[in-house]
Amino acid sequence: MVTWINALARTRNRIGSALTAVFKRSGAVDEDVLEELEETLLAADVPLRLIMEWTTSLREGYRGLDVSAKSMLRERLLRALASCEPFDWPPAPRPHTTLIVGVNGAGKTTTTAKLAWRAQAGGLTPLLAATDTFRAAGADQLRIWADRVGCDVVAGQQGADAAAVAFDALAAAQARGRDVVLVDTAGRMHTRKPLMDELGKVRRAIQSRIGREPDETWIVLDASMGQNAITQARQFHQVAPLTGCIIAKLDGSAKAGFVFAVVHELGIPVRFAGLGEGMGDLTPFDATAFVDALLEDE
Ligand SMILES: Nc1nc2c(ncn2[C@@H]2O[C@H](COP(=O)(O)OP(=O)(O)OP(=O)(O)O)[C@@H](O)[C@H]2O)c(=O)[nH]1
Ligand SMILES: [Mg+2]
Repeated sequence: MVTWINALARTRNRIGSALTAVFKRSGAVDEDVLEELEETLLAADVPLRLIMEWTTSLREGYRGLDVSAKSMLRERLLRALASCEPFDWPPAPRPHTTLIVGVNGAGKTTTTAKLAWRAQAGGLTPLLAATDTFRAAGADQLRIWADRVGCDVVAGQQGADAAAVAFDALAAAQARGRDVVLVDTAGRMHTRKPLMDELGKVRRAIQSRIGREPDETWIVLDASMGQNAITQARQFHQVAPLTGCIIAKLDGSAKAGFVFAVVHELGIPVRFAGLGEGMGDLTPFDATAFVDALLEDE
């Protein structure tokens, strides 16, 4: 199992020296060091507005107070992520239904499977819906994962109507009394209107079967995509209102500050983070563990 500390190694390499320079210094936090801190946080994809807020309050608040600059920054970082309560499936409604969306290659299919594994490990019965009918490989990939997890999968033929597959999957889950349905969707560019319209259709098909909106709609974002991912997510939000986000490939990124950008600029919580390729490497997003790993001394 990957730990937060290991998964954030690349980001820590990048911002570690600047943070250490600030925090090892006794006495006042000086201007040069704060500037360096601003630059390094920016390089880690933390939004500029947040950085300015933090360094301003460090500059002012540190004076004459008997608290360390590190604990002050820690508290600011945690506050910025306050909306990120770790997710667990609630006892009702059933089947609890989550729509997984995102651009091509973000990590949707593997993340969907890892979620099923988590649900199963928590004593729930998941069912996977493979609505990526663009490529035959789309459904096959999810079938292979479903075999590994040991759960049901409902898939359509290549070229089938994605919304119809979603509808059938929900019908099967209801008939079989499954607890959790995870709907994987095809990757789509946020700029391609017909594909975005299809997503709207999938959403409406779910709604017509279960009589309510999907319980969650999560966008999977690749941690290394930076500001671009924020723009993409806004477009998805128009078609399928997002209730949260999953940050995949955080282990491969040197820019974990992206997490702050997502929460701050999209206003949605981060629910899970992908810290590796293994089945168990999708972890409920734990803001405290994340911040402490960022600020850990080498
Ligand atoms: N290191 C690492 N790799 C990941 C993580 N999540 C996904 N990947 C890898 O990213 C690649 C793409 O993952 P998929 O799940 O196929 O992505 P997708 O969004 O379903 O792709 P499309 O369906 O083609 O749009 C795979 O090689 C995954 O193993 C993660 O958290 N960490
Ligand atoms: Mg996929």
